[in-house]
Amino acid sequence: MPESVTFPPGFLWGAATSSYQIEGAVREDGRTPSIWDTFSHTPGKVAFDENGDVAVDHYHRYRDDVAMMAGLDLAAYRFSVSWSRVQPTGRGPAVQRGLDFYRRLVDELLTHGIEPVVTLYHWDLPQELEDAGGWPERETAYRFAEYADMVGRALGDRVVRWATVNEPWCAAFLGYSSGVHAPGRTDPAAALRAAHHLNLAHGLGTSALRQVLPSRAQLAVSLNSQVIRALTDSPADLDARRRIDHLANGVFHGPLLQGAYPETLLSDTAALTDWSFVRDGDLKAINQPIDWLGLNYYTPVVVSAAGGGPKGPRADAHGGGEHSPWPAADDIAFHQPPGERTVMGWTIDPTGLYDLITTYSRLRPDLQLFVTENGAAYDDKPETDGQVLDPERIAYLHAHLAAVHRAVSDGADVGGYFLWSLMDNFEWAWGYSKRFGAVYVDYATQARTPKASAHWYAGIARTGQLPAEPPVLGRAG
Ligand code: IFM
Repeated sequence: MPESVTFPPGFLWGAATSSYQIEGAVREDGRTPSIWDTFSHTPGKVAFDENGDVAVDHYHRYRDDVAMMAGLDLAAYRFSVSWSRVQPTGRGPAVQRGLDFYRRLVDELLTHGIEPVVTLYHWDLPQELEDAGGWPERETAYRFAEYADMVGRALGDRVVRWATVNEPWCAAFLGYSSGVHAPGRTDPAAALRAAHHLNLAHGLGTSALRQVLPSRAQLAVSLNSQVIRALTDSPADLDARRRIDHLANGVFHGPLLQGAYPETLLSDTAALTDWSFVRDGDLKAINQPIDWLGLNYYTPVVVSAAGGGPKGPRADAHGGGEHSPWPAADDIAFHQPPGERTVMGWTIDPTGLYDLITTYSRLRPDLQLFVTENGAAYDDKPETDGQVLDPERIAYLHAHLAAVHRAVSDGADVGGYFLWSLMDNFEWAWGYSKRFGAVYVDYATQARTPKASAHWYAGIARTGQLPAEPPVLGRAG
């Protein structure tokens, strides 16, 4: 690598969060419980029985948080809207106070010259909709389209970039098959129905947004498309790879980007469902033109036909559990890829990000790609002088940004990168035990301290240049 590499002019440098992970204020201004409120208040579901009641109190501290982002030279901030704040039961009229919060947040961002990038759904379904059947029910997709319309009307005059759904794989398969995420159901057939209805929600939501947004609006979906590798080149392992690739990726990008589910996905899962929940016209409704595609990446997945390694449900990238997130795949074994890991136990493999970007760039060369999440959790602690030194996170980010740059140099159209996460927050089933933030949060006082990685990332955001090597940081002790 030369001394430093330069990203294309206009490359968007941002950081990301999501509503339930940061907002708190769960009972304020008309908000009612989401599935994550219910799940996290169910004993034993979240580490240390923690919940997002207060989270990092962003609902009350958003002004200071935006000022902090400006101080860190962020050009963009990707956040999600809490459905239960805006349309508390998932039905009926919008609650103005809920919408007003997001209008104030967007105004504050724009005042500081930070572009707001809005995600409509980052897993916090209103509990009433789950009580009515949740994502396995078709009606939820129609409810989502109505909610998209409401948020589009409220923020459309000031937000250009939108994503409908974040990581539908997690919402469907961790929520309804392994049950390690809300709503905690363990029904693999229901997870496949949920996946389809999340796809439908994206399609109907996109159409609803197009109706109410100005023509400059840029619409997308954010997928945690997974980089799946076969343990060996044996035909059995390659077939295991194909099957998991369909369950992780094809089940979403097939209908969303190519207009059909992979044929072999339907046959692989035929023992669980006949897919009759896919109705005439659904594929057309789902395969809406979009303007960009969000890709979230953390670590690759290695599989083999059972017998090649440890069997049974994999301790998945988002939490283990007794039940597999992968429907009709109990005969497939998952392997920890070699190499250093973050404290999530996730192997660090920046080549995976390069592979992901170039794969989607080939699949849909017409779509601009954005890395909408990438980052790492470490056991960060303030030094005696109060600084938070996180050289491991800097090394992780450096290696992954170099991979993004390599993909761009090789011709991929990547429009920007969002670090996950702006600040430490509620890491789902892991509670507050895993810190992904570039900014350290003292949960007792809610004090925010930018970590060394935040200052380092600010330099890259400011200059668009990635130095050849990450800096060497000495810990004071
Ligand atoms: O914290 C999550 C985020 O909500 C979705 N993508 C992965 C992150 C790290 O697990």
